[in-house]
Amino acid sequence: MLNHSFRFTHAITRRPSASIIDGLRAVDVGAPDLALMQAHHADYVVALRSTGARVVELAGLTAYPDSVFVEDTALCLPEGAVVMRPGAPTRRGEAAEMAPHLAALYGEVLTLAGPGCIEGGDILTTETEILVGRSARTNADGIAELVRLVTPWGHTVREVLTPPGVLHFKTDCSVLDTATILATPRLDASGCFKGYRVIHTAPGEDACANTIRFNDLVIMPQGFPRTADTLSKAGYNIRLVGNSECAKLDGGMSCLSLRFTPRA
Ligand code: CIR
Repeated sequence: MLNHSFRFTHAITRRPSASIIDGLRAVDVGAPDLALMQAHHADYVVALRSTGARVVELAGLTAYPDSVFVEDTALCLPEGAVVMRPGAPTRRGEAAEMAPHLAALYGEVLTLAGPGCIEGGDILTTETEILVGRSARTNADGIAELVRLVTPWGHTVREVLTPPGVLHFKTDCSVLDTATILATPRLDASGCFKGYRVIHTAPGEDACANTIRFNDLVIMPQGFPRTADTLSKAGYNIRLVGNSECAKLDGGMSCLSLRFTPRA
């Protein structure tokens, strides 16, 4: 399907719940403010909807503090969805919670059975391949199982490495269009984007590499003016959304949605 890596008819989001203060974080920089996170989340949903997509907003799940970060629960492809098996034990139940919502919209929903694990944040789907970064949350067994599941759909999976100390592969990169990736210089230096046009985040702005191209918009976190300017000058239509509260939990723009076009 043409432009399947950035043109989508649907998205699924989940509202943050009050338990978000218990979400996982690498470094404790203070509790997120629920009201502010809800306001940012609402802006994010408005941005997705403004492109004409149908956006399903699921209710918050108190039992799963990190469940606002729905991206980690599935890989959505035009042919079907694959429900993930998150590496973080406290997040594993989130995937099962997502499965029926995907099943309602998709013809085919597969499940990563394990024992390996993958979190969706480690998966970058480009126009030509699916890059999966091994990380503290995603391992070789999980990637091998994913290969078995999506190869029959005609997809090519390439195993890459999430840099040490970085939560997810996509913490450091995003798809901008069919040939272009936004990446931090540290991730690009690993050589994993050979053959792509790569735009680097500006010095000191690594934290905006997690951005999303969603239809005609590039939705970026607020507060990274030099990278925003570079992307704007390169012709992208930038929409800024506040991310201060999700950032306290190592989350960003991609984590907050599953984006897809189910095959009719
Ligand atoms: C976690 O550590 O799992 C959450 N606090 C953040 C998840 C961010 N998700 C993503 O990058 N896809």
